[in-house]
Amino acid sequence: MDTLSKPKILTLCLAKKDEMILLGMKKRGFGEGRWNGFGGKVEEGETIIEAAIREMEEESGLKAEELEEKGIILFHFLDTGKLLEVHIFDVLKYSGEITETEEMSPKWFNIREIPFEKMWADDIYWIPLFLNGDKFNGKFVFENNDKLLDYNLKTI
Ligand code: 8OG
Repeated sequence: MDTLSKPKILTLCLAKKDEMILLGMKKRGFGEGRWNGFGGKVEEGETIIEAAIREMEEESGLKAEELEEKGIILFHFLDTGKLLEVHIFDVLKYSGEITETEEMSPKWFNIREIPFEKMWADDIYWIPLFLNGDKFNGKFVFENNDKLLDYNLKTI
């Protein structure tokens, strides 16, 4: 019998501007203390795109006007058995002003100065594909939140 649980579906939005990428410092909860894009769980009755737009606005203050899905990554955490299916979007157009929220503190980074040492361990593998405009799929296996054990990643 397959004992893997059904994956939770999450979103992750990244916005670029010139040579910059917008990241937010997660101030609480899962991923606290790490820079990341903006996103979270898809709620019941919501499409993945609707969730991506809602989470982006809740966490950054920006309203995504045009999104393109770039990748899907499955994360498997061996310590808890947790499976996350994260849908990654490029925010091509947005409106509004960047706002610090209770959850995230947003900041633009030059793409040559992305703080990978303060991000999830997988990001250094797939963010270059994202910045290159590639579409990709992958799976990353973590022992716990900090230790990446194995991965596969391909452009599609
Ligand atoms: O709602 P919550 O803040 O828990 O959502 C977690 C966010 O973190 C969601 O946008 C998906 C994203 N996320 C993971 N794992 C990883 C990861 O390994 N790398 C990156 N960059 N983001 C991740 O859940």
